[in-house]
Amino acid sequence: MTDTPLISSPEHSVEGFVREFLRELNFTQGTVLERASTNDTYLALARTVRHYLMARWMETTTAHYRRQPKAVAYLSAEFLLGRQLDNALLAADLEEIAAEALASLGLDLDVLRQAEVEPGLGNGGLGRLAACFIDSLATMSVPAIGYGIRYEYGIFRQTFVDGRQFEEPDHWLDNGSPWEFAHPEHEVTVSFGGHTEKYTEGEGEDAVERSRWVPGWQVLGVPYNYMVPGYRNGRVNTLRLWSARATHAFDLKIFNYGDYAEAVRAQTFAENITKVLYPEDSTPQGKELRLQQQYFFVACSLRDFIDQLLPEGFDLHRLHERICFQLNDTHPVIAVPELMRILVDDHGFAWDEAWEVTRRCFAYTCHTLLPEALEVWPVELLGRLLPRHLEIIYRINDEFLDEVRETFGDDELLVRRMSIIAEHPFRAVRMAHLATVAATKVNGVAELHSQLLRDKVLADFANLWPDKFTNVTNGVTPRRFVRLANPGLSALVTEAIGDGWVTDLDRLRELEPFADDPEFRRRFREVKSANKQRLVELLERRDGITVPTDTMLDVMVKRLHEYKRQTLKILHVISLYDRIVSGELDVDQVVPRTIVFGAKAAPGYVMAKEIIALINHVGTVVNAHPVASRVLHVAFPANYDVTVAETLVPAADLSEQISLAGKEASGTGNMKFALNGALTIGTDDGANVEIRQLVGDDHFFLFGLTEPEAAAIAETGYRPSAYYEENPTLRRALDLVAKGEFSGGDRSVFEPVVSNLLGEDRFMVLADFQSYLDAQDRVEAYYRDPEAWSRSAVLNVARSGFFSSDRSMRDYLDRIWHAEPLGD
Ligand code: GL9
Repeated sequence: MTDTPLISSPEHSVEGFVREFLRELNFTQGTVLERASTNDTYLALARTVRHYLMARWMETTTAHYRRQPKAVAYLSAEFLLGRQLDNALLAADLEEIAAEALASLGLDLDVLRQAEVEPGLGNGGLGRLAACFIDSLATMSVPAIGYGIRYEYGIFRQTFVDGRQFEEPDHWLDNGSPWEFAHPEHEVTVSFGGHTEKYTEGEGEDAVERSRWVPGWQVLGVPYNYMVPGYRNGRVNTLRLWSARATHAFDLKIFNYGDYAEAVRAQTFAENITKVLYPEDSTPQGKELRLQQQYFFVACSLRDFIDQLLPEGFDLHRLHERICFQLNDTHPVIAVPELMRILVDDHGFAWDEAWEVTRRCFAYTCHTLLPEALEVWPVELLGRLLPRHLEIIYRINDEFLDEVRETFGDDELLVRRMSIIAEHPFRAVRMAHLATVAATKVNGVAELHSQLLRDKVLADFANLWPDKFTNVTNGVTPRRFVRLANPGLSALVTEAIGDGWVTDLDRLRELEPFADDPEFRRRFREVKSANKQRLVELLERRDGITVPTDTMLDVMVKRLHEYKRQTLKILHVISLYDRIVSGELDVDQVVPRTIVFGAKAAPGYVMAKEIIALINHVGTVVNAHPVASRVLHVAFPANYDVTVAETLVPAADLSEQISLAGKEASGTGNMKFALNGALTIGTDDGANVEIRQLVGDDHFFLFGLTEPEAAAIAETGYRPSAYYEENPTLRRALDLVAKGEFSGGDRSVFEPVVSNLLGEDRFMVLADFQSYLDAQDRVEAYYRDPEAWSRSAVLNVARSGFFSSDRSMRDYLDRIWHAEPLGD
């Protein structure tokens, strides 16, 4: 790399900002202020902010290349970034300058903020976690790169028709995408299909049998770079997302035959690979295109790292000294055989040599406990799409099973359980097993989850390699989810303890004494109530939903999944409604509450969609009831996303984290709520366990079965109808649904939901119902005492600093990656 001087950043002042902004508007956007649309001004603003970060980005990139420190490559099929503008303004310390500069031109920063369409390149927690992690890595000056997929369509836009979910395509790129930089000159060729053939290399004694891949077709991967700015530390890391294109050779050949339509078809075929994000959450469908996506981005990323980020002539025997590829769930695990293929086939490594290196380059994070969420790929499909990789996987498995037999003797049952290849119900590659075999470390995402991985899901592996398993509890970035999302609380906290907490969240501890200060609590309540006002305005503007302003705000936002138990929450609402309407509860004695749901269901997940309909229908009836609506209001804004979360989370009083114990790996919404001073009602599940330990039992509403209790019940045979028969409150609530109270008298509408609960109830909603209601009674009683409640809320904030993703990153660095921040 040469020493070309970098262009300097624009002047850090209002005048400097105005100049840069107008230049962008005129010269890049090609318009003048008087005629510019909101989108024009937004794009010019985004590019202006970009310019302030540009020099730091180039410097960071150059420093990484020159110094070649050990780096982290976070391989993730999802990065749920959220809007970029505010985060970039914050990182570059431009918030006030930009607001003032725009105001001087008669523009409103707030209006321009709304013009940004968030990139919804993820489904939920797993994708948002990846986004938090790269934010933390940049803020901590760690040499790191995120690798993923630039989906042309992100997570679908949800609408409700008659209370039922409909999905519309998310064309997030339509208005321009000012945060990305395409680099077609760095395109990578990715192969698929074809067959393998054996050949002999060398002669006589030196002859070795080798295999080579003769691919059937190829596509190109074009990298798009995104800035990942650290918080005011002069660093900007890179997120590199790959987009598929048809190969030029392919086009040309067909063009030469004069078949234009065929050439275009080939292009469409290739570009399909990165067309759309699969909206499945925890239930992979095993679709061929999905495997194509996975291999595509992983192959591009490995090639990119080896060819572009390592110096020429780098000795790949030492690859593990330079990189750890972190596998975010099983989605990128095909990277393991891909690296083997690169080393053995492209670089002539002997198998053992290659395996030595490969084994030291990967670490694997598991994000689930649901067995059905662990990806398997039919051998038939994998062999057809990636024949050489299948061979490699078979050989890895052969050698691995030899090791199992050596260690445990000829226990064929054990061998079958542990094999990377499953035989039933069809022959398939278990990606979690492949990942576990190859990784230096395997981690779960909360203490309980990691324990259950060791004891249950991957117990055989933990027996073989106890030291391989570790825990890293998830975290969230305090920049986006406190500092940006909750400016009121941020100002209050900063006034009390200074602003060091933004990058050192443990400092929130210093707030503890303020919990006992009545004046501080009063101001805390003022902030909460202003945040509620903000939410009310958002719901009015965005959804045309009117909700009361001064009630307890009870929030359940997350993907719709039976294990998360939105049904339990709606049964609580139904029961309150029932008891109010029947007069059993005196309406004047009920604490008024607004219950907000936000949830998307996987489009093919029928039961989840029924539950959405049920929630909407219950909401309609409750909100219209003359008596019940005095104290109960249900709101279900459609299309919950990161942007909505940023207004919703700071407004919440009560955070619903009510999954069946042992099913939610961690949860990260739970952390965001606690950090913003909501109290949690929750089960002993995922990171709830750690939240409760940290904030204290008195400031957390615990209910429900524990994981061992639930497991014991499942073992002896769970009979949900027994709970129905024994509990009149539960019976009445369910009977209301069954009788058609929420479906205009039509009993058939929610019959599937009711009969599922009474018949199977896989996630023990009925078993936990009474315990949940009792806990909600405690919530109500406590909420009547605003001083006690706000004291607990402040303590939740003060004691949740552990849940910063900066802390998660420190744990990964120390225990898994063995990498460090790059000093100046
Ligand atoms: C998830 C787990 O279900 C969550 O409990 C966990 O907090 C996150 C991040 O570790 O990962 N695994 C998973 O597949 N999803 C998660 O949220 N699903 C989605 O991202 C939709």
